[in-house]
Amino acid sequence: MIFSLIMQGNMSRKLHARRIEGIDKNIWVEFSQLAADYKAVNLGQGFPDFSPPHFIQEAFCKALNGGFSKHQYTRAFGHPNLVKILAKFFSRIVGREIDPMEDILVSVGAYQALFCTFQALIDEGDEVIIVEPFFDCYQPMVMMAGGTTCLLDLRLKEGCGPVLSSADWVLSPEELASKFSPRTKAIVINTPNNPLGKVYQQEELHMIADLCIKHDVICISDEVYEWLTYDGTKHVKIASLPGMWERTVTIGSAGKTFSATGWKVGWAMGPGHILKHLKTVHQNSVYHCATAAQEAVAVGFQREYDVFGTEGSYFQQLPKHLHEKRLRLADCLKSVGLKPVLPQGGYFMIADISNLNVDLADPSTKDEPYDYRFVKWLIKEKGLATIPVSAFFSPEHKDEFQKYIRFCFVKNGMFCSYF
Ligand code: IK2
Repeated sequence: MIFSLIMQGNMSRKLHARRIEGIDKNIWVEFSQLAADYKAVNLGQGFPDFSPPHFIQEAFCKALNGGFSKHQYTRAFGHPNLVKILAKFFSRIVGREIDPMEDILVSVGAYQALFCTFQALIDEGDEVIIVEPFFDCYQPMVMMAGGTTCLLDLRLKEGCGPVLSSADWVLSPEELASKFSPRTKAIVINTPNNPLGKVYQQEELHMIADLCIKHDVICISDEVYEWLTYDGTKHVKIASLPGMWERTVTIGSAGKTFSATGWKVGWAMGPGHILKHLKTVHQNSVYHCATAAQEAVAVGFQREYDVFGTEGSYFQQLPKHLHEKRLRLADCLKSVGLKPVLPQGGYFMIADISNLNVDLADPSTKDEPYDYRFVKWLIKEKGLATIPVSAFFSPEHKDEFQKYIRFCFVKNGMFCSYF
């Protein structure tokens, strides 16, 4: 009797911490499961349906067969071979000497690099500016760190033609400036952007950089799709602009870089005086990530360093390959009455579904945004999985963006077989 009362007492106690309240739903968990349950063709989640290049697969096998050390712990903040080549590679891109031991933290995918960044830099009462639409984890991560978010919209330019491009979505300089206040600790940008495919142009980056410098704000720049730009669009690292290296944390992903999303190797890169705080979070949470995968990524980057700028480079081959798929997907979508927005970069294409006027009768979804209901209908009735675009907006703005769904075009077989 006493035992059962104690048990009841324990069970009625509030178990969860306040910091996770309201963030229990996750778009990837929900829609990946639904796609699997209905055996749908999955154009939803951003992963390739093809293998990574041979050179990196071979490097992984070699690491696995290379003796005990590749199976054991390595340096906490990044396997030495990997941080050395990342530093060498990106020094050339950023135009400054990057210190492999001070300026880089290797993480469990870009996700964990983002998590370490917010945990390490954001405090109770700090405000973080996030540009909408945004990769969905930014807002919960800021909240979990105790901060608040201040949202800034990318807006559709006036006078756009009938065929939209992600370049038609722009920041208003006045609105951007108005978001900076004494409480602002950081701004998060994502270029090329997920889900829109927008690639920030030099002038836009300068505008953001000037405000960061003026207000002494950190820039968190998520560049996981940095090699994937199309039609001659150039990706520029904001950390390479004058005065920005000192205040920028750049996030990268080997998963996206080498089409190996399941390896979960990512990194944060920036000045040692900021990175040391991310390392504190990392050493007290994850400690380090898989040694063999890091070794393979190191070999991949060394190879890319050697062939950089040539046709043999995977960083040139992959966007070329995806460019064709992007055009093919746009044609497929137009052929069924959707209005695609041509992305300048990244893995994804969003499309306007309002032309279709589908009658969504399923009562179980009636309280959800239209795009969520539409995607559920598409999965269940048509066997095609995509992602509702309002998932990339804050709860405050979700309702305004219910007419788009997102397709991933990094697929060899999948969409060709569907459309
Ligand atoms: N940052 C951005 C902008 C991402 O898109 C991702 C991965 N997204 O993939 C899910 C999807 O949108 O379908 C990440 C960070 C995380 O990258 P990683 O896989 O390296 O942790």
